[in-house]
Amino acid sequence: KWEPLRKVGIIGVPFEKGQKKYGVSVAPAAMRAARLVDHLKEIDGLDVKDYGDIETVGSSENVNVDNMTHLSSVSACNKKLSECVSRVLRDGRIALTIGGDHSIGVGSVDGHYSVNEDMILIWVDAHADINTNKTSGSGSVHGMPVALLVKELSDYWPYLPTMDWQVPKFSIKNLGYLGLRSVDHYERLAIEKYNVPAFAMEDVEEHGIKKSIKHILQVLDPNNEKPIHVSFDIDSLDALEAPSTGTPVRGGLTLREAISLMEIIHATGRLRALDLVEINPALGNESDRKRTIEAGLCVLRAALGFSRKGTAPRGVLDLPVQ
Ligand code: B3U
Ligand code: MN
Ligand code: MN
Repeated sequence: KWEPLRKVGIIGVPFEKGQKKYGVSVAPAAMRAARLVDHLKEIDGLDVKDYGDIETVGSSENVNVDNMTHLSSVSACNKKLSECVSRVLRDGRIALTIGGDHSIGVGSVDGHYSVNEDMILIWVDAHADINTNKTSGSGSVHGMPVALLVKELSDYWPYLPTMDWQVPKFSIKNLGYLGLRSVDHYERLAIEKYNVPAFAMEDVEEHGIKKSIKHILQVLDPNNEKPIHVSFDIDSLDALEAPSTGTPVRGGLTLREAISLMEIIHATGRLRALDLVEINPALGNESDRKRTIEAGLCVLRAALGFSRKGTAPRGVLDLPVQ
């Protein structure tokens, strides 16, 4: 019943105030310079539209919430992103959001939820990003987007000035994790309290990547009928595969595992939104930067239908004669 959507809309989000290092905001420009649009257009039958970058002009930063850095900038950027993701989806396209740090998951998921209330969310990450400002050790919002999004945790937050536009309605029952290997104590407590299907690296080792993602999909959507949002943090990949990222963690997914994961997501025909975040072209040397960006491109291409075994030309039955 579900056929992959052959149309995609690209949104760049040059935003980095959800964490402390300079450089993640350059990723959309670096991905475009690496011919992102051309690479996607090469995928058989894919219609690609670039919606450009979200404007991320600095806000006045006059709100002060304990242990939550740059909240008003994070909020302003995410409000715009949410509207843009909704627009791309209403245009009948898969919303492809290129971050930026992972705090932009708030706007991306919010915008998707406004259009598809039955969406499920697969968070592919070394980290769980489910801290509140009370449990976070860093005060960086890129470690908090999941906790901001899910309605079950809304009572664990104080009133957040500037965030009135975002009412958490998404249920934690529709969330799954893959690739975890750096989870804080209270994050683990939240995962266990709400029984979130969470495949950490040891689970990927035990079951393999295909069974891991299939299990998550089976738990979240047993009837294969829900739109899928994948929020892909490049640090889910092993630090050798994607070194140019703010908080690399060794012992992660291989690129092959990530490609395999995305091929399975693509094959469902239900991918509707995809975020690629935390690529930081300012970290590492030229070879690190190139490897990380190429890894990101491979992941996106797999998610959008590129086939490693190749595709014969459409509607052509024989080789050309001399
Ligand atoms: N859990 C830690 C570290 C972290 C989260 N996301 C990233 N790092 N990239 C925190 O800051 O909440
Ligand atoms: Mn993340
Ligand atoms: Mn991460």
